[in-house]
Amino acid sequence: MRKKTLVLHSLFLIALALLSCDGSGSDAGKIAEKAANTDGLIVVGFSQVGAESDWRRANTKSMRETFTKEKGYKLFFNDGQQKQANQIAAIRNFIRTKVDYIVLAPISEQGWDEALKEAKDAGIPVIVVDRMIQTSNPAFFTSWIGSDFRKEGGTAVAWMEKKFKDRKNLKIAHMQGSMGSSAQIGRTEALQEGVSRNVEWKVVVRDSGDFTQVKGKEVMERFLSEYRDIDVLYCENDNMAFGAIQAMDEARLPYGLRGGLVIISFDATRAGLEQTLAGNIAFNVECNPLHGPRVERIIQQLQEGKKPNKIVYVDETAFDAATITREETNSRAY
Ligand code: GZL
Repeated sequence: MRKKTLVLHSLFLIALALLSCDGSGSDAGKIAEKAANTDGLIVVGFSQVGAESDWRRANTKSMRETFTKEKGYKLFFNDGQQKQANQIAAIRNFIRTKVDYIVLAPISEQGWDEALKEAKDAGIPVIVVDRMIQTSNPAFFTSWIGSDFRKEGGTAVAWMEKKFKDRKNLKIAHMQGSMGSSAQIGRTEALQEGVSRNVEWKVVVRDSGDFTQVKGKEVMERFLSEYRDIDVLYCENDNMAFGAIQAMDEARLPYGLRGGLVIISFDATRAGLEQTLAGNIAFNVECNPLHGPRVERIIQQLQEGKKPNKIVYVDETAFDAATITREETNSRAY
């Protein structure tokens, strides 16, 4: 009798598996797939850009501290080493691993449709965090949560318009982040808009430091070799600003509240606010990386069968070296 039951049970599973082979991602297939996650934890696959900056490391820390076994999750983390190909491979691994949710922090806006379609066909919701993606089908992701980068840049430009109100012939060095990322696109567009509005402003040098301190120093050294007489450095994140400050120190050039180069930065990390408090960075626009709890709220809504908002912007502020306090700097969570 037992042998007969076993045979019937195996035939049923084979039939179930065959039903899901038509690539339609039929319910039968999904039931069979979910059987793989038997430990009762919610399984989350997180594809991270890399570890290029303080901001990025804080973002990873926030996700790791949120999706713990104690809180009922199993987190698969992948560091994309700042290569989109690695992130796409990670997404495909998460699909094979049959995770319950995929979280993607995309390095750039383009090139995700194929992998995200595969996730959709596998019935796995995708939550995009931080930077935005451009997709032919918005159904390829369930929800996006991140920053309004154009608004961040607009905050910096408004500060510049006030500070340099009657200034003639303002010479700006523009250090961009990773090209094609929403953070770079939005912050750059805001500066370009400011330059078109202010005829006395001129971008005299521009290059990408890829959001890292090492490249930020190299780019600043190149700026200084080409153009010594720069008034403002519009720097699209703190780590590149730290590199630029190293280059200025080595060239023995003045910057900050004591006169000389005016440095504007983005992220407002703890280290960035220390530089702002010291007067080395004149204005620092916050970009908040603490997305772990925000993503968890979206996953909990989905677990409860609710429909989360498609697009969620996080609230952010900015810090001026003339007014920032020690308390604000010390209370920085990242
Ligand atoms: C912004 C984020 C950017 C940060 C950089 O949300 O994508 O990437 O500004 C980080 O520090 O490398």
